[in-house]
Amino acid sequence: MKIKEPQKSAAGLEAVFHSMRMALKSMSPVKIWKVLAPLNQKGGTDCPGCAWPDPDHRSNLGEFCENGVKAIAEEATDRNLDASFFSKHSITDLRNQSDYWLGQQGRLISPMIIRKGQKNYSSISWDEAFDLIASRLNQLKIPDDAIFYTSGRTSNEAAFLYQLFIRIFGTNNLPDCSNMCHESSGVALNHTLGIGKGTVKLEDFYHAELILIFGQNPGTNHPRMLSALEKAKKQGAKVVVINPLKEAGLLKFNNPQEVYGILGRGTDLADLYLQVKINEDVALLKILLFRLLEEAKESLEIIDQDFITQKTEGFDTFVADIKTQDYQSLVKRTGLEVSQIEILVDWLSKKNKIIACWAMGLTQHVNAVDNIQEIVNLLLLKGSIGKKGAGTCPVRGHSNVQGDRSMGIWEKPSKQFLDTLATTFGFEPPRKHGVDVVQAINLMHKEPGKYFMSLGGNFLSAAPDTNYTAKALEQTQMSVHISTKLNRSHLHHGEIGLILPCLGRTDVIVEKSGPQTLTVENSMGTVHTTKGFVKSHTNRLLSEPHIISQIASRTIGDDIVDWQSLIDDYDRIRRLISKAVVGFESFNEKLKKDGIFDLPNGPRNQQFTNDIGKARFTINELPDYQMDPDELLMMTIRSHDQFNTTIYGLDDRYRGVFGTRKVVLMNEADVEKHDLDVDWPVTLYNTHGDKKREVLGLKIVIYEIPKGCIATYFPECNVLIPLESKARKSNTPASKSIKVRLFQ
Ligand SMILES: Nc1nc2c(c(=O)[nH]1)N[C@H]1C(S)=C(S)[C@@H](COP(=O)(O)OP(=O)(O)OC[C@H]3O[C@@H](n4cnc5c(=O)[nH]c(N)nc54)[C@H](O)[C@@H]3O)O[C@H]1N2
Ligand SMILES: Nc1nc2c(c(=O)[nH]1)N[C@H]1C(S)=C(S)[C@@H](COP(=O)(O)OP(=O)(O)OC[C@H]3O[C@@H](n4cnc5c(=O)[nH]c(N)nc54)[C@H](O)[C@@H]3O)O[C@H]1N2
Ligand SMILES: [Mo]
Repeated sequence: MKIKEPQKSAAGLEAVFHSMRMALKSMSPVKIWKVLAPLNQKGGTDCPGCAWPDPDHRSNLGEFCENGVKAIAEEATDRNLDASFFSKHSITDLRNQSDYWLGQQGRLISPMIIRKGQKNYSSISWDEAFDLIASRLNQLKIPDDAIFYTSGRTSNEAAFLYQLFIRIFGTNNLPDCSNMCHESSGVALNHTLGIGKGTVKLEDFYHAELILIFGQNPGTNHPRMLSALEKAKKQGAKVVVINPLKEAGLLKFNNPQEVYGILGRGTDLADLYLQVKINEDVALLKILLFRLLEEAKESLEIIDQDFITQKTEGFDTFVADIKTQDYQSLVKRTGLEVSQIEILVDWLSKKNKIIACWAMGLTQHVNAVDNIQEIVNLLLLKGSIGKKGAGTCPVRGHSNVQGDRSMGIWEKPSKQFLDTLATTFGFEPPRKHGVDVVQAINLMHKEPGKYFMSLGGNFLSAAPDTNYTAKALEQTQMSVHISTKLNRSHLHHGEIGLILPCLGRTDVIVEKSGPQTLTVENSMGTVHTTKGFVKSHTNRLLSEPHIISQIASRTIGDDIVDWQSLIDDYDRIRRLISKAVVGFESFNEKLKKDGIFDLPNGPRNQQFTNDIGKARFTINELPDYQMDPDELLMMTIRSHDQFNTTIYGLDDRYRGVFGTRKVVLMNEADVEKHDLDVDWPVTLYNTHGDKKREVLGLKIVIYEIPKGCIATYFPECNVLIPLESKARKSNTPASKSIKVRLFQ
């Protein structure tokens, strides 16, 4: 374990070195070339890392980042987990291993089963596994006794078939990783603008005058965004970061594809860095709105009067609310200096092409929906929506999480979506809303005997309240995971536990009609193809669409959908999607032309598609905490060496943390206030309801973070997140603002 000074720049040659070192640990140089050459190229493999869009012109030097290489190395590893691994390691044995160790063991290559009372998983044939699933599903009292989770790596084709099967089976119980991620963005944007997605395209970054980045760490989580920011800056844009932590990737970017970048003479990114206190973004935004309205009294052109009159609703009540705000107490809440805030007020007054980007720093709080609605208020005031160089940019996480929603992976499908399924396929879909992630955990906990299935992901480690969630999963009658890698969710199984290993993004898929292509949708609503180039070590692995079709065929039969024919040729799946999903008409034809197309997006053209047909100003609440003097507000964040619950390594290079993940980043003043010794481990705990939750043995790292705030890593500290701590309106776990206490 080593703690060093945090870095002040990101990427560069060091990133190239680290990525190659990681790749070489997993595979041969020839294979590395084979998987990396087509990565993010036209007609190639979509990186399973994040959902950041590809530029029109792709670099010949490689269109990927350090963390993309890590994601690829993790999936395309030469190591395999066969049945002998599971006979050697019992469940108890495996539970004692770290997430890092579990991931390092290799790819799952054989369907596995375990029954309550047994100590080890053992292999099972695909046929037996499919029949067992079908018979259990058909024995359920009601279809709502089954819960079907989805993670955002799943292709459009797999997602569409999955939800179609589940709805014909009879339930909308389709929780997904979005529920823990950008759900708050979806709720806020649907309500205010009429589409749960962002409005900007990559090109807009190059026309923007001001780019605001709230609660996001792109240097680690969306590294290719740094190239876009660099280009935007060269075109004259100013970048403002609003984040409690000074993230290296937002300070300076050493572009590894440019000589000056390699030499470390990179581009400074943030022109202004506002280290706001955790969850005080609404306070900051209210100050900005208050000040802009004040300034507009003197010079009317500061706000976009025409846009406000023609395109929006609720302006007068919004203004009345902002006028009642107390400037001084808002400033105090943010922990920022007036002089810093006024710089931003000045830039906002003078500029009209504004892009607001955000990620988990805004969406995972009790008032997360308010955070995003307040950003929309700011953009509406400036008329900064639906024009070149301006708009909303919720930066998505998983590479196809946005596509999964377009395909109908949602527990609250719209009436229009269900009506179209009904007419296209001739069945009556269930109309009652299903359960989201938090509701699913409660349901499995309170009513033992449910069926739980997950298409990708690691439900247990991703969800809050780890111990409570583990018990919920253990009480199911059957837990089924379609996965590429072993993870903690597999180790807390139901009465029967099944692991179904599948082909991943980098793998070649061959069916009767030949090699198959899949599709995904990026963070900016562009759909494109993806295909793998590595031949799997074993012919036992099946693709996700194949597995789903087999389960569907055996559970509900082939009367409504001819599942076998879909397996044979994935163009047929896309033909069904064309008929059932708006924007995907002539899907195959569009792909044949360019392999890429944009989905319709009303607000991008100032066509607001919500219930009132106008953009909506909203009134939002300030978070209302009652913090005791000995309490701290904790955010759980990602290190540089992880992809969600997949741990690539134990370093967080940019933050100067090496060889451990059990750390708590703290302000020096808090260390003194709580009389802590940095050489001793600390325990974090909280009591919510009648339950005490704790994490032991954390190393204190003195860090530049606002007083009263601390940061720990996800998923290790998910134990501390009470299931009840969730966002109003979106039900997203509040994993970025959890009250904790500590002792030594
Ligand atoms: N390499 C890699 N790439 C990834 C992922 C990964 O784990 N690894 N995960 C993918 C997924 S699914 C997602 S959703 C995204 C996540 O991408 P991010 O949202 O960038 O991920 P987090 O680490 O959760 O970072 C949250 C950021 O918000 C800041 N923050 C926390 N609380 C607040 C607050 O109250 N206000 C403000 N203004 N800021 C705050 C934190 O300091 C941190 O910089 O990345 C995707 N890409
Ligand atoms: N405390 C805290 N909790 C959080 C967050 C946080 O910031 N803080 N972030 C939340 C967010 S933003 C998200 S998106 C969720 C993530 O939640 P999930 O999406 O459920 O979790 P992942 O870690 O991405 O899933 C990893 C697993 O997916 C499987 N997998 C990988 N590739 C494939 C594939 O191609 N096909 C299939 N079938 N399986 C595959 C592997 O078995 C791997 O173990 O976690 C959430 N939880
Ligand atoms: Mo996410």
